[in-house]
Amino acid sequence: MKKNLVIAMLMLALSLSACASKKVTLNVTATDSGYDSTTYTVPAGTEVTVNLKNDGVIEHEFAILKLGEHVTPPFGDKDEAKIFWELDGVEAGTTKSDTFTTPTEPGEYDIICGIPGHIELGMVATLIVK
Ligand SMILES: [Cu+2]
Repeated sequence: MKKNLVIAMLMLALSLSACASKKVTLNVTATDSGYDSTTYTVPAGTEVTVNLKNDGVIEHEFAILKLGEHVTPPFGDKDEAKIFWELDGVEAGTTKSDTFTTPTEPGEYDIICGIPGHIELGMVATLIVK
């Protein structure tokens, strides 16, 4: 019994250290009509640095919604609480970076640009967490 406990603790320690070392970079390019991919895949429970390059002529965002949430355009105040994480204020012709930790729950999360009118332009994608 005691030996099993020691083994269990060792396995826990190993899995914790494996988690802590995971880091992923996600390069995304936005234009005024959408993102450069319709899906982006990242591992669950992982630190992800998003580099959002704005190749458009207007400001854009990269907002990830909570699992199961969707936005019916136009995006408005009613939708702010649906956001899990966002990188906003990315001016035209610039690249902005920020880091977040992906959800531990695998699934498909909606990505949108929350600037009014931009979902309608096609600024939607899916974050696949697995
Ligand atoms: Cu946009």
